[in-house]
Amino acid sequence: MIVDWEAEFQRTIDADSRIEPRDHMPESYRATLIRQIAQHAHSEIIGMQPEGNWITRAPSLKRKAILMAKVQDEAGHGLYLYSAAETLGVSRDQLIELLHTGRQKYSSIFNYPTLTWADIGAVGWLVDGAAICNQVPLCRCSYGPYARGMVRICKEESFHQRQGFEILRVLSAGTAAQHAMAQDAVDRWWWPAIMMFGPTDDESTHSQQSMTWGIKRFSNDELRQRFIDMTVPQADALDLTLPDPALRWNDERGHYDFGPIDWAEFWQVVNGDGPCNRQRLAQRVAAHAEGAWVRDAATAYAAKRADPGAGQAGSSTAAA
Ligand code: BYC
Repeated sequence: MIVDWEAEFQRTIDADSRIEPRDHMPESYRATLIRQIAQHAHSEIIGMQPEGNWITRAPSLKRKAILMAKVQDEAGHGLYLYSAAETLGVSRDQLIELLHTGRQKYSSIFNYPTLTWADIGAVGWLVDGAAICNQVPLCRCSYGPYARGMVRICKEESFHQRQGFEILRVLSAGTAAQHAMAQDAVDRWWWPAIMMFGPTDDESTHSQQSMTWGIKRFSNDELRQRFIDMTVPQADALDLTLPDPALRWNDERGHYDFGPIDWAEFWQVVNGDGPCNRQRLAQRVAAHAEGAWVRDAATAYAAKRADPGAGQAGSSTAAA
């Protein structure tokens, strides 16, 4: 029997079921997923840098242990996501190469510096908070391996968000200098966090197609609004001010209104000219080169286990 795989693909999407790696899928669906999942994976591992920067300077042993666990979680998220991308027929090596040569993107947010300990709180509260808003709907993404990976990632992100909130809560209720440090971090991270959701819907190249395929469930603007609505009361609870004088509840819309976003800054950062773009990429490339011996050793060990007899003659000659 000849199966019309295009119709079968569409039936699966329409029934809100999952597409699995061995199912037929349009090439453009595969390419869109590879692009998005790879960008997401790259963001996780580049995202380790601004926080990793503070592991040695965390203010107590407990804070250090928590931050180390969080940064390790991000590495794990990268691993799940590269594995999900591999089910689409690309290798992790290929994707890493695309990142290192600037041909694939990672999230704009990780090109901003973490200047004080309060930034670790602001990153957890705002950046992980934005990540949760964006990623919870991805647990229902039409591509099975991505959706399943996201379930675990979101559980961990939710813990990350709370630890950030808690850091800021302690600082905000501390001395005047600590409160000022928390406020300064929020002032610097608010707008970049809002930009994480991507361009406005009318400027978004991929949203419409990705929503038709059930990859994205909500548009960039819908998720941005959801994040703002969720975060304003949390800022009140923290006794911190969000740096947007236009932020106010709109009864008619049932949402908070907010001020204009600096899209020139967003595109400058996306196109490689943010405060830390060069530093982040250089550090990633250097870390990869420095880790080459680990990959070589793991490859040699795997080859030895696959063929335990190989190399025995050489070693016995050497021993004699
Ligand atoms: N930064 O058509 P659009 C995390 C690009 S990980 C850079 O709306 P799409 C975390 C976009 O790629 C955070 N580039 O795209 C980790 C496209 O360019 P190309 C990452 C951006 O894909 C560690 C162009 O702009 N999260 O949270 O439909 C610690 C037009 O955009 C950005 C994910 O990756 C940006 N912010 O929607 C803590 C989640 N925004 O590719 C936290 C999965 C847009 O045509 N990804 N661009 O050259 C997504 O949900 C979607 O890819 C996006 C963008 C909403 C980000």
